[in-house]
Amino acid sequence: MAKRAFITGITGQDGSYLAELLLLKGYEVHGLIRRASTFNTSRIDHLYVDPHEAEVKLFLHYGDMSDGARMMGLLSQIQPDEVYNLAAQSHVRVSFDEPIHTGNTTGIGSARLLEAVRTIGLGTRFYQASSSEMFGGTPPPQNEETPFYPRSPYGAAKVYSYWMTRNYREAYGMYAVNGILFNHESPRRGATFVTRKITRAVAAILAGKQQDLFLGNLDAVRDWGYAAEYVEGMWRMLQADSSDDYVLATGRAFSVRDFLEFAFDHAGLDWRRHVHFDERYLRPTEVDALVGDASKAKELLDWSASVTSPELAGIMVDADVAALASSDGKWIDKVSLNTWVSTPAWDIQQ
Ligand code: NAP
Ligand code: G4F
Repeated sequence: MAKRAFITGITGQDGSYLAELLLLKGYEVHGLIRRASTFNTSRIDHLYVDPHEAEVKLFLHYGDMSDGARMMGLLSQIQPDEVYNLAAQSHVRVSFDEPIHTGNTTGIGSARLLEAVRTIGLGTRFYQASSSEMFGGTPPPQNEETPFYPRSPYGAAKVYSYWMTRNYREAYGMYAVNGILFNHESPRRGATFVTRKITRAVAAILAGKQQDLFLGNLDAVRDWGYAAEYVEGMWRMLQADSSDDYVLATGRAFSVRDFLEFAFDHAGLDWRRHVHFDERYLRPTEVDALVGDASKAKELLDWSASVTSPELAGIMVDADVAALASSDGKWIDKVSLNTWVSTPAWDIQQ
């Protein structure tokens, strides 16, 4: 029997890579998807299979992290072996604008899902997408023993989810793990996170469509890895003999300024001629430095990151340059008018 997985956040960056990985491993994959007035499946459209032509292994279900009854219903219907809770309002800056919504989805949403898993009582293994943002103000290097000091509503919501996951493990003996992941990026990264904002701008500047790029704090230090590698670590966490918490990171520190250098250099451009400061991109409280120590994951899961931040910047610039070239420069048309041409007919129960 194929294993069955349920992924919340399947339409996001990590959800799309994880769905790919699990399908490759022979899983039947179920994903939670939000009903939206526009198509929101672009990151997983390449996984669509026409049910008339081949056996379908990927199923989508409407739902929302704010709706606990729906989670209960879905889990009893799907009866998954593994649940990966990746859904979140995941943007740190936005969490200052929407602290209550962020708490409700990124925080209490996890409790709704944990409670559904516990109630269904099938021994389902649970993965919680915890974050290095929980370390916030505690200086690096950070590992599984480092105290949390969240510096944003997002970080605080993730700390709540982290402790709820541990509590369900300790109180009910659930197989529940926290993957404490440091920043990981890819060509599928949301366009308003700093790495992708930079690599998209590089492509647009090269194509002569943009001159200026406005950014906030260039001094922030992050440990940027490649998302496609990190989802393998998530899966390994759920295959271990017992449940535990693990940091995934590259262990290398770079500033936003360094990433600018990598991305612009890769395209033969000088970032100083294009980048300007805009205070709107500053945060009320900043996280100055996140650099992870992933030696526990190396030792117990045999997981380590191989793609470095400079390599990642090159991968992302190349992908954005190719994407812009293949769109014939018709960004607006492509997004607003022509999506029906390329969006498959997902059979989401409605
Ligand atoms: P992402 O691209 O922003 O994806 C977030 C996903 O959550 C999307 O599928 C989104 O759906 C879904 N979602 C948001 N609100 C929801 C709601 N109320 N109900 C149901 N679904 C909802 O994030 P990511 O980068 O893939 O990250 C995956 C997870 O890891 C997140 O929990 C994030 O906080 C955490 N994390 C990420 C990083 C990182 O560096 N990427 C590091 C540590 C932890 P739509 O597509 O409809 O918006
Ligand atoms: O790319 P960012 O928005 O990512 P941030 O805040 O580190 O959060 C990401 O990583 C977390 C893991 O540590 C995840 F949990 C979270 O879900 C998300 O994926 O910002 C990175 C740094 C910040 O210090 C920010 O102040 O870049 C700085 N920055 C400078 N200018 C900017 C900008 N960030 C954004 N988004 N936009 C700017 O213009």
